[in-house]
Amino acid sequence: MTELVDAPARPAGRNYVGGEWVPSASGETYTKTNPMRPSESVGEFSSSTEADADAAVAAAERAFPEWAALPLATRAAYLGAAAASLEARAEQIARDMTAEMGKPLRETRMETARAAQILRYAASQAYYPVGERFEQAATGSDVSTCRRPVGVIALITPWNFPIAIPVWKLAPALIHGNTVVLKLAYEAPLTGLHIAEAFAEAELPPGVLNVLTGRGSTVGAALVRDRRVRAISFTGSVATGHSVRDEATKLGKRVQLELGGHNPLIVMADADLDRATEAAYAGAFWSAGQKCTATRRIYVQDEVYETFKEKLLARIERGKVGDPSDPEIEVGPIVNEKQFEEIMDAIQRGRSEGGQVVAGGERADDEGYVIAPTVFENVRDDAFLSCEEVFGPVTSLYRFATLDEAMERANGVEFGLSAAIFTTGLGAATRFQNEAQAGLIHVNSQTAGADIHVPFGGIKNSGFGPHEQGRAALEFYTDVVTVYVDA
Ligand code: UN1
Repeated sequence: MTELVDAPARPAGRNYVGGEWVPSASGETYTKTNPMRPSESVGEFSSSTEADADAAVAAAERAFPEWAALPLATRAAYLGAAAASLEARAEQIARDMTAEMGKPLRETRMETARAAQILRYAASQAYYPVGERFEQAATGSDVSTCRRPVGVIALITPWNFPIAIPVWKLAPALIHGNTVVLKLAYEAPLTGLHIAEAFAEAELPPGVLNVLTGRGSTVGAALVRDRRVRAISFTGSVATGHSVRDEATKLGKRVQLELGGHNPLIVMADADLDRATEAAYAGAFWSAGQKCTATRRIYVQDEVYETFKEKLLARIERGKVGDPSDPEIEVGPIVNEKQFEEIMDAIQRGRSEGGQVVAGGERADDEGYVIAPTVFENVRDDAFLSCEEVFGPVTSLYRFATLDEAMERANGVEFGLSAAIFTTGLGAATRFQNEAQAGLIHVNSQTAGADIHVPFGGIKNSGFGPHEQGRAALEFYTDVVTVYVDA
């Protein structure tokens, strides 16, 4: 298990179920294309059905008792071996990710490295306390807590972080003794199947991790309905997330949702404007703004508004937009034509509601779905762009006078995922930490990005249920049991 063996070659169009590469019961496949070169195929993948979901859940259920009974440290060794296997194929994974969903290579390399680190962090949990010991009030005898796995868990994952998000869900699920059915995003099957290959190479016992490709409306829905699935972790859109929650909670399941964001960045007059500019650029435009943590609203204090705007526009001028497989490129394509059209429509709507485009606003490649980094100003606080998540490289500048005003406007949306302030003032920084309505708060750093060993998640409409990552992951992936022992 610790020694790397050759990966079983993954036949095209297969799922990974019960330790085998199996075709979909439907026999049908779909073609995934490259968003930078839409005429180019990245591969054929299973159009999985309810029957495939059923088989995967059955395999996970069969594998559960033995997996749950293994010592934590033994489970950890499999995760460590899978991390090594991901690292060994990291460059290939990064390139495949870029080809299938368009995230620039410089970011897909970082994301792949992060996935391996997440597995190693989860493995380290084997050496943390497994419960707490108390004395019973009446007798002084032992009463203690321990944590147990929940059972079969379904993970429904998005295309925008095709390796980090599946891994940050499955790593804590597995280390704590659960078995998993992972539904990969329709737009990012190739990256996710590398995860299955890494675990196959690590010789994970069959059925502990099962990986399916296909439509959420078919496979995801079947997993949500299946009574053997005890818990569901979902990252994606608000509308789908809410229907997953409603359906699953009716069946008495545990649910965790990571949804959208509409993340503000406040730039105070005393801020280091160069750093704030870099953070605004990266937060709004890296991954072409296709992150739920991306910077959607930038509030700039009156005194520095014009200077900051000039700096941001100059940074956009210097920015490198285009083919994401070029390691210099910072902003690549939108994931598919439908999303591209939605963003272009939102830009049009922003204009028709009175906003002015001061940068971008148009297509930036004849073939690829690239949109030039787009900045609006004079957008009203109740306009579409100020309230609804547009999942692309679009951000708006707003002018403010006082911190009171900035806080109120920054908090004035339904979402609460991430929020950032740039300031050198302790007072403003402290107030922001206390009052920003977000699950992730950044003082002098960009809204996107997440350390692997601390909780990640939103408040308000950005999430539901316990947060992910760090020790917070225990809350979702285990049950607490309290044990009274009298001699
Ligand atoms: C990050 O900002 O690096 O889907 C992570 C998303 C978030 C993850 C963001 N759930 O964009």
